[in-house]
Order: sequence, then structure tokens, then C-alpha cells
Amino acid sequence: MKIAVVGATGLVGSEILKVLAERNFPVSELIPVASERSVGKQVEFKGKQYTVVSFEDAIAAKPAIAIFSAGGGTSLALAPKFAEAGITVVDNSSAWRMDPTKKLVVPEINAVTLTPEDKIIANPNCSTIQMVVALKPLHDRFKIKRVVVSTYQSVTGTGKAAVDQLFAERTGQEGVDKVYPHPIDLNVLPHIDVFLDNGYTKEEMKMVNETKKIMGDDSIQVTATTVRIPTIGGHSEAVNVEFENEFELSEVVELLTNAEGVIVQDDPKNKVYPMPLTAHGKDEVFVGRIRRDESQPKTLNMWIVADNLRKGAATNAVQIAEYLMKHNLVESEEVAA
Ligand code: 2RA
Repeated sequence: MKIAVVGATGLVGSEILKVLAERNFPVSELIPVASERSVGKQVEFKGKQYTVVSFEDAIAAKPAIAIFSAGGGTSLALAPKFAEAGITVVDNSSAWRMDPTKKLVVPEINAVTLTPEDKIIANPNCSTIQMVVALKPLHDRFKIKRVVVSTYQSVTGTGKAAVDQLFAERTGQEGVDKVYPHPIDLNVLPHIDVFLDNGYTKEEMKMVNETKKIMGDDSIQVTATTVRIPTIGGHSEAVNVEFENEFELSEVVELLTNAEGVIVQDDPKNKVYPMPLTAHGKDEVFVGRIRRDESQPKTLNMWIVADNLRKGAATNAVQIAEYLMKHNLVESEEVAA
């Protein structure tokens, strides 16, 4: 299948290439795409060099699927053009996520809703994806009333410039552009994305609104505090969940152990719990510190970690592409043949 990766030179774009290769996605032709200033650059895929092309050339090449990771503005302007040409877009930006005409997909949860008419499919925000993958099996069994989440997010969520800022601060390197309003090394910023009129950040409201949309249940109450920390391996989340129904801890662990895409790492006596360092480069969502909230009934605490560039972005997008391919939901001669 012909696949375009739009934003192929960025942090998420490079991860998409890696994930496509690792998962052996049947790529008959790879079309790396980027803005004018990156056209002509080379990217590597499965040991071969590919030349980055323009958006126009990518549309003319008519890939079956274009995985976009090029920012909201680019996506708003270009995804419809790809879609009009019959190319299915899987978009990593926030541009289409809350559009009621677009699906917001985490394959383990709601890929079954996809149809051939879905030409622009939204990939949720990284911090939301890892949380809902762990919450869905528990919601199905005990029905979630309210979630209180605090995040500890990797600088890779901001992009390469943020990783450069962190390491420049750490090594004392001068002249590196600052992307955060304060130092990030040896610091913690309770500020991800822009502040909104209600006092929350956009990242916090993504967690509230996207959770309801993906789970297909507006009754789930979510409140979030999203925080940037000086790590690169993945995002971590302290999640407090109140259910409608009583639960047994053993059943929670069993449900999570059997949940698709989840790995339980919960053996505190042996100091086993999820960490960004161990989640880094992995496709799964890791859950640990599973315990009852002793301050009120029917309430659980857990700790969720995932590589935000993987399940939080590239892996989820590639899994959507895999689902589309497997179920013949895209326009492709290779699929029809
Ligand atoms: C972040 N959620 O970590 C963003 C990336 N999509 O900043």
C-alpha cells in the first residue's frame, strides 16, 4: 500500500517511519512529505533513503493513506485536499479532534466505528490516549463516574526544539532557542499548551473533552492538571477513578492484564512500577500502583505510563492505518486486487 507521511522530518514523523518499519506495515511505496524548506531532504526507511516531496507531489502520487503530523494549521489547510483526492488522512494534530463530523480513534476502543466514508480520521492527544486505553475496560465493567488526573509529561511532546532546550540547559550549551517560558531542567511547569479563559490549559481540556468523545459517554466527568517535567521517555499520569459500581482490586488487575495494549507492572514490593525510562520505545500502555482510594468508596488510584511518541502518537496512527487496510476501508488498488 502507498503511504504518505506528512511531517516526515519531525519527531513524530520519524517515529511513524520507525513504527511502520517495525510492524512490517506492507508499504509498497513510501512518500515522505514536508513543508517547502524540507523538500529534497532525505529520510531513511528500512535502510533505504527517500527524498522528501511537496504536498502537491504527494497528492499527485495518490497514496491510499496519508499520516499527518505537521501541526494543526497545515492539517486544516491540507487534509481536505488529500481527502478530496480520495486519500484517507490519519491526523495527529488537534485540528479535527472535536469536529463532530470526524471520528477520534483509539483502535482498541472505537476503530469498529470506521467506514470508507471517513476520509479524515483524528488521532487523539497523547496524554488522553494512554489514559483511555487503561480506563475503557474498567468503564465497561464498573462504569466511571469521575476521573481526576495529574500528568507528568515528557518534553518530546513539545517537539525536537524542547529536547534541545532541556539538554542545552543540562550541558550549559549557549545559543539554543527556548521553547518554554521558564527553564525545564531541574524544574516542573504546570503549563502545557495555552491557557484558556476557564483557567485550565488547552491540554487539560483535551483530556476532558477527548475522553468523553472516544469513550462515547458524555457522563464521564474528568478534571486534569497537566504538567511538563524534564524527561524524554514518555508521559506519566496519576489517575484517580471513581466508579458507579463497587469493584474488587483483583478484578481490576485481571481486566487490565487482559486488556489489549495494556501491560500491568505492579509489584511494589519488588519496586516494579511503570516509568518513562522503561516505557520508552514501547508501543504499550503500562499500568501500576493499582490501589484503592481509601478516602472514599468505589474509587481507585493508578499510575499510567506510555511513550507519548509511540502509543500517544505514531503507534496509534499506524494502528489506525492497519485497521483501515485490514478492513478494506481505503481507496487502494493493492487492497482491491
Ligand atoms: C504535549 N500533548 O505533550 C502534547 C503533544 N501532543 O505537549
